[in-house]
Amino acid sequence: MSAAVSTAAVQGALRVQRLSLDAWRAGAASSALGGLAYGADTDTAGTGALDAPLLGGSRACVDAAFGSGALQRGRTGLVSWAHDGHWLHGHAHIDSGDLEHNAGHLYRDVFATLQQQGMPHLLRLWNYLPRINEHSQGLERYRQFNIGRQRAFIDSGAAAFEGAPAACAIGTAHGGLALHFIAGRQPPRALENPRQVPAWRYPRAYGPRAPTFSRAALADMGGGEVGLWISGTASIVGHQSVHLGDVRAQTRETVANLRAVVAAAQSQTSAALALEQLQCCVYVRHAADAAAVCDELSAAWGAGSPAAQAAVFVQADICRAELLVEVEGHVLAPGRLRG
Ligand code: 3EB
Repeated sequence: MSAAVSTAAVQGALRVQRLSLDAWRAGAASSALGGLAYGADTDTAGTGALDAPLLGGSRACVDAAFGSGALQRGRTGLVSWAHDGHWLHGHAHIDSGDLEHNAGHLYRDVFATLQQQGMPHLLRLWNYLPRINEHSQGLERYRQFNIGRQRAFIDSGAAAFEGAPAACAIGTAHGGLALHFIAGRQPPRALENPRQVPAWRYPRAYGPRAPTFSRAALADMGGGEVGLWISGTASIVGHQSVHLGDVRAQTRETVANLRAVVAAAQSQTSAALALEQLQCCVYVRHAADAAAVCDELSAAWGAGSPAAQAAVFVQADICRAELLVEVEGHVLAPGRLRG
């Protein structure tokens, strides 16, 4: 066997599939590394779930991740995880208490999991924060979270600035702080959006500690595929929120940002990455805006595109009170990363 063949086998394949909640419950749950459920009761989903109402015609679904080979499942502190020796899927939550402290606690357990299981590189994180825009002790809760998160990254030696993982931070009406994540053995490539200031470089006006995420992560997913994991993306240009009060214009600006991220990724891979193929989640602050957001996204992507067809719409808060919509998602395509 040639050396090239054995090197190619090093990266196990991660496959992701958006399934109906019924298909997940009927059997996928037992063979998957993990899943992230939308529109399912947190206690009965049997996996990590976003505790927020679906909008429009969206049906309950699960973004399921499948590895290859035998799975190992376990618990480290508050983190429940599963891995196949190449990719690790985990989720954790903490019910009540100070958000800065809880963020530190959960992230320390995440990093302990990654170190112990030998899959040290975070690819993508989902952060769900109850009452994200409320203030206490003179500071917005999202900003409290950012302090605890950044400190935990720095303390663990993880990239807290350039090279941070892709992420989103979504506000829920109730429940505790919940994290959901995917990690692997190889470091992904962190991408920035040339239209936006890196979030880890936001000025102090947005809080005492900057958010810890990159605009996207680009990775070899194994099995001959490349994956682009796009962070929560909103109507921000430079570091400023734009089109205040205009949900349609905010949606169009969000699409422009998504296109810029896809273009940045496209320059680094032979895989054909298209926004129209994005498996996305659309967060809408006010339920009454869902139809307008759906309309703008369909106009931008084509109503018949896979992105428009598969999109799941959720009512949730977004990390800045003036932002009305946010879109995140992933797209996998055959190809390789370019040096
Ligand atoms: C922004 O661009 C919008 O704190 O993890 C998007 C993605 C946002 C991730 C996070 C926040 C986060 O700043 C908010």
